[in-house]
Amino acid sequence: MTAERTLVLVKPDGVQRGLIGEVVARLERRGLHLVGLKLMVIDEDLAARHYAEHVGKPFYPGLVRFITSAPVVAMVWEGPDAVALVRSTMGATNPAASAPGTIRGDLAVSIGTNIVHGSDSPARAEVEIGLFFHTKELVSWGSAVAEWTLGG
Ligand code: D4T
Repeated sequence: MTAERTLVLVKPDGVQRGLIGEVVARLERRGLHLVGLKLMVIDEDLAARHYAEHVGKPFYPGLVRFITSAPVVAMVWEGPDAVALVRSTMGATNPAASAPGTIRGDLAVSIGTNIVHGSDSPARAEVEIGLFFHTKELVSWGSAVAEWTLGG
């Protein structure tokens, strides 16, 4: 198995709406493997690093205000093509374009409050995981069902 890792955030709206379990359940049922998880409040510095690519865009100030406004759940999920699997489970950024059956397509209506974040490439995933987790916080563990889900 080629393990790929990706960062997932349940954003403040997802936590406030009681959707932590829903997001975790969907990723678990998809067959991905959880290797890190914590509840935390993102400070301005971390928000600026995480959303560095959006600095200067009109929605940036509101985005930082929102992501720092209340707790998030940060997670690292692992599996072959974990980045793409998480992105397809999340649905398109704008919920108006998210397919039914995806997290955003089923549960969100606004691009500003779209419940969940997932890294958009393996390179970004590596950077983002480094922003949110110390190596020692990530736990490698053997899955008894890996051969049925991750392909052995
Ligand atoms: P995240 O990064 O939250 O997973 O979202 P995406 O990867 O799906 O989308 P993104 O990086 O393009 O946008 C980051 C974040 O900004 C919000 N946003 C985005 C917004 O409020 N208005 C906008 O016009 C855009 C493009 C939503 C997600």
